[in-house]
Amino acid sequence: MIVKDRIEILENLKIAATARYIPERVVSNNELSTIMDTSDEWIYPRTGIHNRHVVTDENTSDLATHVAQQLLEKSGWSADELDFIIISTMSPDSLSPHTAAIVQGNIKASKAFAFDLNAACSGFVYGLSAASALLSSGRYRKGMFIGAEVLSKLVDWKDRTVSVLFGDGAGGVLLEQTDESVGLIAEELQSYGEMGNAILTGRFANRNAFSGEILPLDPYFHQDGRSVYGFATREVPKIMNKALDKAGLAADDVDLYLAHQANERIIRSMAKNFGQDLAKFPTNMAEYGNTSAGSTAILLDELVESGQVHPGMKIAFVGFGGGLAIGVQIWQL
Ligand code: 4VN
Repeated sequence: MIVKDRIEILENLKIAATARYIPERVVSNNELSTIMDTSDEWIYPRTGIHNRHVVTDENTSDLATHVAQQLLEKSGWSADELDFIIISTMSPDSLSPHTAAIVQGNIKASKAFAFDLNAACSGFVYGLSAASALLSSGRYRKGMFIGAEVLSKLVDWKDRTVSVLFGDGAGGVLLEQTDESVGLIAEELQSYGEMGNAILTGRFANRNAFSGEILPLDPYFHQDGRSVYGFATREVPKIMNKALDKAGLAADDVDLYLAHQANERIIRSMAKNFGQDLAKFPTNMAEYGNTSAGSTAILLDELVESGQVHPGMKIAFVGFGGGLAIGVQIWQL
């Protein structure tokens, strides 16, 4: 029998800082019940959500810029040490300029290239994947990765099945190459494009000078809640198991599972599926709702701040949602 006495690091990387920024304005379930036919009694037991924060005069790049500034302050890095800035978002200020470019200009990261990445609710894990691959290529040393969303602009506030679920917010990390035995242990990413219509957001009208009848512009978020819920509970454990296998770890070996904050019942079902204590699956959707690419980054920073995430831990980041897509990364911090 081969006994594994130490884990192998796939990519030696250090998380040099974490940060988050949440807009001030809180909208409670009770306040929502004054503008639509809903209630805390309906929303909370089904989702685990009490509040969400929404912007009043800020956009996605503003939330991300706050995160970027805090990341630099916390790390002591200067902006021109950054080789790249990646922002995961499905709610950019505009398609061009892309949100990461706006942030790069705002913080004057004069040597950095910047691009946006859209993988919806899996945006945090897919963004971490892109950032860690760029760093481990050896071509770049220091990168900033932020998940930022203003989903309140994509929500139809007359649609009570969707508007109650989402919120605005951003979180991010600084990543750098290191010689230490820390970093990414294993990754498993999987897309399910054939199920993509279960989450539809931001459809352009494909009108040109030669087009006939076309579907009209539809910015709003639509989801087939039951099929997305079923997809997540059925498929996420399969991808998680593949990632654990690649890492050579059992579910018990992972200290914390930081999962996309879409619905508390999904998180409970995952914990049960892996025979894990619910305490290993922290949540914050009660306060922020679902912030898509922002959710896991916000949670990570909160746990770092409260001392619940620290060096030496093994953490699994779990993303799932629009695409449809799933991603798992397991890290040795
Ligand atoms: C991932 C998921 C969800 C999602 C799906 C369904 C759902 C969230 C359906 C049943 C409903 C309560 C809410 Cl798993 C959404 C995204 C998109 O970010 C990603 N909530 N629910 C009920 O009637 O109980």
